[in-house]
Amino acid sequence: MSVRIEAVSVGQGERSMKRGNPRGLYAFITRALGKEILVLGPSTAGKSKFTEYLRLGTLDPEGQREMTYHVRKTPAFTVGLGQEHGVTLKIRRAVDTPGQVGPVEHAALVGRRKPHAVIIVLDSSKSILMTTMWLHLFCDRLDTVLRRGFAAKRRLSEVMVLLNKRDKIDSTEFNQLKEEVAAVLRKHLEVVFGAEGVRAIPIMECISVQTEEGPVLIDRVVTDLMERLATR
Ligand SMILES: Nc1nc2c(ncn2[C@@H]2O[C@H](COP(=O)(O)OP(=O)(O)OP(=O)(O)O)[C@@H](O)[C@H]2O)c(=O)[nH]1
Ligand SMILES: [Mg+2]
Repeated sequence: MSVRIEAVSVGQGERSMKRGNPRGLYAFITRALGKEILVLGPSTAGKSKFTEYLRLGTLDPEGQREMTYHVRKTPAFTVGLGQEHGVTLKIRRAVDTPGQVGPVEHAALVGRRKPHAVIIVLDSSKSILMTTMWLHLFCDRLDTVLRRGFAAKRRLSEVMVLLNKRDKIDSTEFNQLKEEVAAVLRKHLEVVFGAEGVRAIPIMECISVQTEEGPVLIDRVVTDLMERLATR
């Protein structure tokens, strides 16, 4: 079987990334050994745009919207990291989910799919009350799901929260949202992850559409995620 990788490079220097599209035997190996990343969050938060960027390294302009009706899985892909892209991370699949099914079903998906990483995408442009309500419901059920589901808990090595649409809010609003999100995580997840584990959950700013500043924030998110997964 042939091994062919189509690649695209983004970023510069040490933190640059190179997406690969494995074929043949290498695709089989990537599926077998790679990580599953589950992307969750409320409707229109930017899950599909983030997932697309994760796999392809491309961003659409704001406003191009295609509602997700079903769970959608990407094909296997790889991400090369570091200088000369010396570390290659295998991603079995990234799984994009429809926001309309709600936070309780999203938590249940973690139990069913048993991903290695969960990315919670929140919409910074919505009211803090709406956002934290979604997160309360999600985390409350996730606590139950992980306490009952030993296999899901053991597999899940990374949880990350993205405050997406950062372009829509100022620094004060961002800091307030970040604090409230951290408080919700502490309230519900300290039993399953421990106080230190919850503190270690990154809450990162993100923009998942084209902007004049380029993909600085989303690149930081993807690099961080890949570096964390690479050490697991
Ligand atoms: N300004 C801005 N718009 C964004 C950002 N991310 C996504 N959008 C826009 O938000 C809308 C929804 O994005 P999607 O990625 O489709 O949202 P989703 O979470 O997949 O939504 P569902 O599939 O309905 O659950 C689109 O019009 C995007 O262009 C962002 O960071 N900034
Ligand atoms: Mg979507």
